[in-house]
Amino acid sequence: MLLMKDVIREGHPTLSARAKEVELPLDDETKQTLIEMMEFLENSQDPEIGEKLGLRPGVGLAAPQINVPKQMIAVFTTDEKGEKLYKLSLVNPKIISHSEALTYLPGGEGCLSVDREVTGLVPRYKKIRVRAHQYLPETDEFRKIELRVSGYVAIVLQHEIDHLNGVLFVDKLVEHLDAEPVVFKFEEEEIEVK
Ligand code: UDB
Ligand code: ZN
Repeated sequence: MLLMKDVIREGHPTLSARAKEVELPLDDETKQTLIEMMEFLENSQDPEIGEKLGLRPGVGLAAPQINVPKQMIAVFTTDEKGEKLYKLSLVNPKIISHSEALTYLPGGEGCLSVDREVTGLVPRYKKIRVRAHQYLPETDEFRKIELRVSGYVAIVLQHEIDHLNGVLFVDKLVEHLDAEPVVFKFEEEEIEVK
């Protein structure tokens, strides 16, 4: 089981190195890593388990963050409307095209590998297309997928794919940005009832 102590932090050389492309088919150890990465995210978002294990509630994790320098990511989040769940274990993901328009998280980003408070905005593409191999642990299958995502999910994917290229969000900070921020539905609802 993965814990916060297994997550390497800013300054570790693996976080600034380019991750290696993964050869398919995956060996059992690499599959197990993917399974544990997703389990970490699920545990971290369960209030009881997360607190007991001392996990920060994670929406994404890249293999280099657990010191495995391979091109693999796990994403476990809904979109900003809370409508669609994205539970993805991806191998060799690549952004094959993107919008010109940018977006950003209005509160800035954080990272499981960054322990300090960081101010500033991170420019992200508003829409991306990602090609990858998806691992389906239930059936132990792989399939080629092409994802078209926008807004929050696109930000999470860009943040994780950056980790595969040795890039942290703190390397990309700006003060001002000519773009529309992502708006979360639950934020709008809170404003309405106030
Ligand atoms: C995160 N979590 O997992 F709106 F249920 C961040 C941390 C660094 C704060 C733990 C996060 O944004 N959680 C979250 C947000 C919600 C609702 C909810 C949970 N990451 C992942 C990471 O570091 N991957 O490498 C940072 C995110 C910042 C932008 C995208 C990923
Ligand atoms: Zn991160």
